[in-house]
Amino acid sequence: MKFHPVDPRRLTVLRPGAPGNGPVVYWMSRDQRVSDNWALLHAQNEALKKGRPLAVVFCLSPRFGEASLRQYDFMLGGLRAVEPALKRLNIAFLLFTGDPATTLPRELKRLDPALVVCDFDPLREKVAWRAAVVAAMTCPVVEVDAHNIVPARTASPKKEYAAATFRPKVNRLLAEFLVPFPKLNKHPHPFAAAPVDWDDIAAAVKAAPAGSPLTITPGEKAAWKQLERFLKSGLARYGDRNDPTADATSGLSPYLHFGQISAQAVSLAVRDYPAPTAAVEAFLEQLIVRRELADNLCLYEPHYDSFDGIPAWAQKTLNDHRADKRLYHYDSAAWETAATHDDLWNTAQREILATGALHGYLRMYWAKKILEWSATPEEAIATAVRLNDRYALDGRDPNGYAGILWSIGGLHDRPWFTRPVFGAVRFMGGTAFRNRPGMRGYIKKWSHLSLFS
Ligand code: FO1
Repeated sequence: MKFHPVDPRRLTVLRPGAPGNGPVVYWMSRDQRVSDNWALLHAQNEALKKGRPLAVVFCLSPRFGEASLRQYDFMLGGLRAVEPALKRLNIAFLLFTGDPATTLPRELKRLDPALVVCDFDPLREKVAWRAAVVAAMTCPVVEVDAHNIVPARTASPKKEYAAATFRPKVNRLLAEFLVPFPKLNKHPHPFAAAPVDWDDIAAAVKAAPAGSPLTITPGEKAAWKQLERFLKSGLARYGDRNDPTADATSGLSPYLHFGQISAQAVSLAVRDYPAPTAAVEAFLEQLIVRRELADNLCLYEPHYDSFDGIPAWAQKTLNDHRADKRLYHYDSAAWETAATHDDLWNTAQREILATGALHGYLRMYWAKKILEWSATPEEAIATAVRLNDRYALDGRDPNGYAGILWSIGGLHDRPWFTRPVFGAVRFMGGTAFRNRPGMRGYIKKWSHLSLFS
């Protein structure tokens, strides 16, 4: 039996308390994986010290923002693999359905836990769920940052304004935190739990808005296969500056969003892979600095998905240009059905509708055109958030909100040359993309899809 203590800087005691007589419980939410999961490792460590069984619980909320059936299919696909993986380690898996703010307190109290461990997630829905659990329990509740390599609260105690000021704070600590994960033990204390009735679970989310079927396989195994593919064929060309289409996405974003693979494990694999240093550094910049900067935004900025969350200089410049003439103005139906005058924008929207994914450069273009052709910046941010949360597989994520505020509101960016509507917010015309040889093919590929039949 090997203990694997977790760095205390990952832990935040949400409530001290008196241990119950039951198991240690890990309430899994953001980090939906068995391996490389600091919250699960901490829960097992405490269970071993207390000589208690270990149970993992997940609460399925039938409505999570605008999430559509495709996101739930992806998430449930991953959770179906979590159950047997835990069973092999003699760790119970319980899945409850209902509003977590009421279902979890009721179900957790029944387990009379010695300790409840939850994973870190700065989104306001999760803050509310955790508050409800903390208010209802009498046992200790501890939050573990299992999503970030450098724990968000350690990386910075305040809202950061640019990658330039944040990067050194993260890089200084990487040596201590970018380490291999210990392995979970086979748990010595069993806990009887009925197997999950997955048909019931699928029925619970039937009411979610329909969407196109999944085009990628969910789960921890599929995530590692995608990482292998990316290492072999995409990493070398990553971040190729003069070719925005070559920004070969890793394809890992949905797996990272649902926590089916950890950014730390991906970083270790990429850092040690024989590829051009510039490509490795460009990828680690996105995976570590940009992602942790997004969690920093959502942790310290309550308006992380609206106009009030963008920097003062950007609010001022967008206000100065609020009355500028909009050459086009689209309502939400036109945006949603890719019915603008711009074939590149329509193609990007059709790709998101069809696959739930869109690669980096086009994502920025997609959001910036929503600013250019909406009546106000507030309406533009609301449209981009709604569409991204509804259709992107990796929507409803700090990374998405930071990306939208970067594109439309200059967040973590600086002032550029002034233009109508944008003011000093960085403009993107799409010419770099349009001049690429692959451009016509890209538009043709998505133009035939009958998405609205
Ligand atoms: N987390 C949960 O704990 N329970 C859910 O039912 C749930 C549904 C869900 C649906 C779509 C989606 O994109 C995320 C969802 N999440 C759910 C949250 C997810 O685990 C992530 O923690 C956050 O979205 C990212 O911070």
